[in-house]
Amino acid sequence: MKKTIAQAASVAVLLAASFSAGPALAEEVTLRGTTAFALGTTFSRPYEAFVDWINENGKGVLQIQTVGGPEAMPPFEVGNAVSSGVVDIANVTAAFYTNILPMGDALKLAENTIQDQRANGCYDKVDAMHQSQMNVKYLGRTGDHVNFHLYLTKPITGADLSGLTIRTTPVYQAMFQTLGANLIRTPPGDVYTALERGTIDGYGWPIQGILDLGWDEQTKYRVDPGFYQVDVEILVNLDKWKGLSDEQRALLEEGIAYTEALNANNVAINAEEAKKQEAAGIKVITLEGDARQKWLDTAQTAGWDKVSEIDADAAASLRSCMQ
Ligand code: 173
Repeated sequence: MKKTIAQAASVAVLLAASFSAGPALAEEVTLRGTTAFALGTTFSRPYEAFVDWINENGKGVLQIQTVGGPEAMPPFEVGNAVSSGVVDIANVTAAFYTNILPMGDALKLAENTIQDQRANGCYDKVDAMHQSQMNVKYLGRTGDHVNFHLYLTKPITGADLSGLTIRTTPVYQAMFQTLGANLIRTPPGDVYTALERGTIDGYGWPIQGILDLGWDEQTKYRVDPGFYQVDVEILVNLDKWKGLSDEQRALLEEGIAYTEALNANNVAINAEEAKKQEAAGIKVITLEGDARQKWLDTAQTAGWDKVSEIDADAAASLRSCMQ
């Protein structure tokens, strides 16, 4: 049937209206996010700063809605959730998804910063690993400059953990096992109760966050020196990532650059946290001399041996750009 002149004219008006909206025809996208660390606590905070930055700067382009934290999704399931697209974006440490990406265990072994790793090609290697094995875009990393420690309810006198039952994640597993500990793997949410019930004599955790979680009430000692470096990744489901416009991807990359620059603040935050631990009555056991050497050597050797067993070539390749 022939169109009337009036119909043709209205079509023309509609077309003109849609073209006059300009080239940015993509609609605002909202990514559904989750964090493996409780909202408002230390290792969720950089992610929250990232989300705030995106939501402030991405109006009309892209927004992020955090749909819940560990109360909604068990931390060790977050990797699966972002891999399969149950969520679009996630804040999670690689230790929580070694079931899908075993080589992720290498990220804590980095001795340089994410800015160094972007400059020397390491970021691209780690991103490629995440994309091919896990179906996620490795957007970036927070936690630089923050070491891990052992915290205890009873004292030790050297680098020997035999007879002690220690809560771990894959971060500490190879090291503490080599030093003779019995290990229990739990998500952070189970640590307080395990301490209270005496089912553990201590736990691995970074220098930051103990007071946030209320664990200082159940903690008597921190063992120094610290070892390794915290890695908390922001990951985007790869199908979702590929479906975004250039503008949306550029926004996320600008947001992560902003967030990664905040990693430098960790040096000062570490010092404040150590003071707060002291004020809360946590005593420091400082390993010295041979004990210190054994502690640090075991961390490095056991850590790299573990990832070399998984994939020797990949481990060597990462080691060359993370030191
Ligand atoms: O101890 C942990 O749960 C753990 O592996 C970790 C990793 C990064 C930041 C904080 C904790």
